[in-house]
Amino acid sequence: MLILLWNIFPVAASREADIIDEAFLILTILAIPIMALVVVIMGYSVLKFRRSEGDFEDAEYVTTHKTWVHSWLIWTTALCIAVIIFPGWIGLVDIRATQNDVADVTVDVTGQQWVWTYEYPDLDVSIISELVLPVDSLVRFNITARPDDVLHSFWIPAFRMKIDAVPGLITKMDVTTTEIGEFNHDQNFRVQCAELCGLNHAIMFTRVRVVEKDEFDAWVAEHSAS
Ligand SMILES: [Cu+2]
Repeated sequence: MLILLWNIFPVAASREADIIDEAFLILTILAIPIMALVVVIMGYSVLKFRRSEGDFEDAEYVTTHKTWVHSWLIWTTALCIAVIIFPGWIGLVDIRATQNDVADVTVDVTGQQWVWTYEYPDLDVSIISELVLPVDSLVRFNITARPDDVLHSFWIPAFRMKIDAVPGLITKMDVTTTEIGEFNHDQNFRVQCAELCGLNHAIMFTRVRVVEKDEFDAWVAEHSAS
């Protein structure tokens, strides 16, 4: 069962992806027995208490079964609070744990209809054709949209991370890359706009390539303006 659920996930190529996949798995496993219980009780009630043929009498008047209602309320509330704390709050703190660390690579991202632009301010690289990142590195994305443009959303499925690109605002997203990969072998290595932004929203994407550090340095040397 666990193995089956694990296999539904696309490649997880960042530290953050593991945290998010774990949260997804825990919530799914918790939801299965509850969903099953609700469906079984509903099915039972529909069959057991259905109107018999030729019976046009009103149903018996039923008052609230307080013990059941209270018990259901207490258990579901407790479970909700539990998942808000873990994996919710604890997972969020874990994902944001890097925000005060010094990033290995900083990328300024700008969204506009219907293209993403990437600038590596410390490396003097500006590019739109692809997003290249070194593996095992803390990458900090500073994301915005052109002032006269609409909302976009910067999403990389292989990293499981997504944040809005808002005109006039800079949003930040940290990703620690853990796996080498590229779009040509796995479509999850792509930046995809995830906020409906007009006619070409669906094709507002960029190929992502996560490479060894040497290869990244060579790529920077080739594309640097200085
Ligand atoms: Cu968009």
